[in-house]
Amino acid sequence: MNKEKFYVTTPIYYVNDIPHIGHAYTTVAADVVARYKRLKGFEVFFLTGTDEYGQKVEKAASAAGVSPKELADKVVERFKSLWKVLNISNDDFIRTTEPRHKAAVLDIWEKVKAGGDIYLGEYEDWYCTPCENFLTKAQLEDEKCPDCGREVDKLKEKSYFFKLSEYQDYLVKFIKDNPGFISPKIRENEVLSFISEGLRDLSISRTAFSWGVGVPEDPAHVMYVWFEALMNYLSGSGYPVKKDFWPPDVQLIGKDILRFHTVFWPAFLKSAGLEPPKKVFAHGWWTVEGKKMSKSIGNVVDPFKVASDYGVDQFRFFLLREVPFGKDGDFSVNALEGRINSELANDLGNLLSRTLSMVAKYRDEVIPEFKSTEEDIKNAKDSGFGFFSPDFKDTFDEHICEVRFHLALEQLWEVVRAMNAYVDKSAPWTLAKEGKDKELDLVLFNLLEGLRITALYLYPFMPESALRIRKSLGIEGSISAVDFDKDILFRGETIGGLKTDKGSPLFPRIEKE
Ligand code: ME8
Repeated sequence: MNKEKFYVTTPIYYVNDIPHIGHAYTTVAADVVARYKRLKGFEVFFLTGTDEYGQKVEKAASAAGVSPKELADKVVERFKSLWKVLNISNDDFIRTTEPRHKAAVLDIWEKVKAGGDIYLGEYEDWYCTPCENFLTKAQLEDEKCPDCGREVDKLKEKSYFFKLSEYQDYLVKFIKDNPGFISPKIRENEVLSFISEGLRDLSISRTAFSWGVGVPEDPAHVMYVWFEALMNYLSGSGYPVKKDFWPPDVQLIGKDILRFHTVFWPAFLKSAGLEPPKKVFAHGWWTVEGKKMSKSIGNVVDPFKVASDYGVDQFRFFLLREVPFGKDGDFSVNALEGRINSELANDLGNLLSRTLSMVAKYRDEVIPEFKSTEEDIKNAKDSGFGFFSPDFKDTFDEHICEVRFHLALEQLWEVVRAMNAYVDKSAPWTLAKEGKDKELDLVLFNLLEGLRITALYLYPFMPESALRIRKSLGIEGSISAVDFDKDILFRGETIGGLKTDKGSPLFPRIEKE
């Protein structure tokens, strides 16, 4: 049977600087979507990569006294090793300096040109190199870049232009006809208002430097880095040879690069005769302890360090639990430690540990054979085992598809908390003391079954921890063997006999010195 395809992307990150928590955020988010869709049986293609051309990278390399390619070769390893550490399951990694990227870019340039959308002219206006963005005088704020607040340069150079102005009506109609293409809604409004101010043709080549993809038949020009970089989503998925994953189902980006992805990008694609992505989701911005992250303040959060100090899954969980995806968020050690202690150690870790302790103490680590009655199922439902509700699975699915990660986790935690309350209420220690074996088996069965399902829902967010939970419940077999639709349901019975294994605490508490 042919599996349904699903394509998810992250931005490709600039190699002028090393990765930080912001890069980790988008990539972990995309990883959750990719893992969830795979678990559901989709054939997933998850792409990330690095953006290696342009004036900004060229400047950074020259400041470091190396060639741009040398800088890229070094920094790309930092990104790749971070993705390994954070357990990112990307299917490919595209570098824009690869020949396969150039092939796709040239193909698109030719298509856009053949459609009559490229002409030679002269650009005379402002440019922000840190944002790699063309600006008009009116857009400047205090003569600085309105987006990053840094110095801008006045340019006057020959340039190829893309007839963006001719796509204004198309873009407005497309965005309005496809609610959800730009998410969240607040970003859609922002883009529509930007377009309504009028789109001018876009300069898509530069002559002041040479670190870029050369314009065909005009070696004085290299392509504007954003024209070329956006094409990574094509080149990385095999274009022009392979088109089977096109268009992307969801492209995750930060709100800083919204216009590039929702104005330029669909216009380039339309001009080249290609379908636009189905959804572009722009998430919010992380600050650190209330301040903008910056090298000069010295507060840039190193994701390698957070993962090594607190645990990879703890970090992944925090990123997506702390802040509604789409809203700005603040990173602080207090907030991180608070989430770890309350929701991971106290709620989930404790639930697992007390359940396994009881199976060890009362049943010699062996899962009891059990078959629930209608009455048992009703009682479990009433006790807050939300997995029984037919809506649970669908609501969770909707949350992930709409990238409302915090709500998906909240939904899961409601059940985790209910299961802890169920332990307290059913007092299995009293049942054991009074020799009420059947009742005790029922309680243990409900908890073990609840934990088994929790681990499946948790897997996309915290893959290692989910696998550890499964192992401690005696579940054999790899996650890829899971039949999601069947295995995610609460079973009415166990065959019994599986051996549990408590092991060390899943989420050790962080003790304040
Ligand atoms: O813009 N909070 O690359 P980039 C949240 N190469 N997310 C953050 C963040 C923060 N403080 N800082 C960075 C580029 N990000 C281009 C993209 S795509 C064709 C080209 C994340 O290295 C967020 O995803 O500046 C943001 O969009 C991205 O990193 C910018 O990475």
